[in-house]
Amino acid sequence: MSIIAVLIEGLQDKRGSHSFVDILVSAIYTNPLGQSHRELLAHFLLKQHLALIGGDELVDFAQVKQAVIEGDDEKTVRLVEEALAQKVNPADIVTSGLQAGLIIVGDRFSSGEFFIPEMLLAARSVTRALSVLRPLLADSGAITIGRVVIGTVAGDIHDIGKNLVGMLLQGVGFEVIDLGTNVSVERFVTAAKEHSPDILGLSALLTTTMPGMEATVGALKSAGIREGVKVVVGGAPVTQHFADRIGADGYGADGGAAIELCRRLIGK
Ligand code: B12
Repeated sequence: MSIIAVLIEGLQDKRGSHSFVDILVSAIYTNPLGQSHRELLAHFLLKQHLALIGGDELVDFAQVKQAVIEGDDEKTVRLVEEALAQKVNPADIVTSGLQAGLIIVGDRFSSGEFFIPEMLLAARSVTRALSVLRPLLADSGAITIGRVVIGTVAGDIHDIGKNLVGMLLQGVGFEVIDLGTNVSVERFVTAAKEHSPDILGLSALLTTTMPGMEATVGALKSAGIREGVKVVVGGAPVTQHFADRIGADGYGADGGAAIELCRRLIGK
């Protein structure tokens, strides 16, 4: 059976739960179809899914995604606000709308269809939308369960993922000290001494900046403070294998995994 037939059959099945459709969508993304086919299919699936779970007040995540791809910040913010007004889960808006849009933008950049200005506009749209979502993602109202110092490593200015992880950690009760982007090894070490965090979070989006993570782990050892802090790493090119190789305490593939990891590391 072709992948399309499997997907359509799955969608006609009235079980149509979010996670079920998510699995189907990710099956498309890992299928070696052409990019335009993948986009069309993903769009079609989301529409079908929205129709299946029914109701007038449903938000079409594909529109949010499209607004990000177009780099239309006004429209992205408006759609996010509309989604919130309809009580859509903020985390779903992030993953199915904002993040999904950035993945397509990255693909188009790789294929030479998009250039830096398009990536910048998309990033601006997501950053603006995240500032609308921040109060909902970051407000735990709970007692502080631990302290995290987080930053993007030297030479790297990507901060959307790091910011998102920071907001989500705050949302589950961590105090988060954000060092920003392009953070040198020395600054990470100084901040670890100054703030005595339970966890040091390092983000890298470029293969060329990942060595900064290993250097930071090494510098913490040289400073004699490695034992007192758990080091967690993440970012699109980072893997569990890489984390193990550099002697980090953990790797988080996404915001949800980052929360789970940090809670586990501090035993909460
Ligand atoms: C937006 C973007 C930009 C924006 C960044 C704006 C900003 N404020 O961040 C701008 C335009 C500035 C930019 C610039 C560049 N970019 Co860029 N960019 C992207 C893009 C499209 C999206 C990144 C993003 O925000 N994703 C969404 C977030 C939510 O996902 P995320 O960052 O992966 O974070 C999640 C997880 O990884 C994890 N996570 C992240 N950090 C951490 C930390 C911890 C501790 C944990 C546990 C988890 C965790 O949780 C997050 C939430 O789920 C990606 C494409 C892609 N698919 O990644 C390219 C991409 C990363 N960029 C790329 C490149 C090449 C560049 C440039 C070198 C281009 C150039 N020639 O100048 C420059 C580099 C500038 C620099 N020195 O840093 C390449 C990197 C290739 C590589 N493997 O090295 C990519 C992959 C595009 C591509 N397909 O080629 N970019």
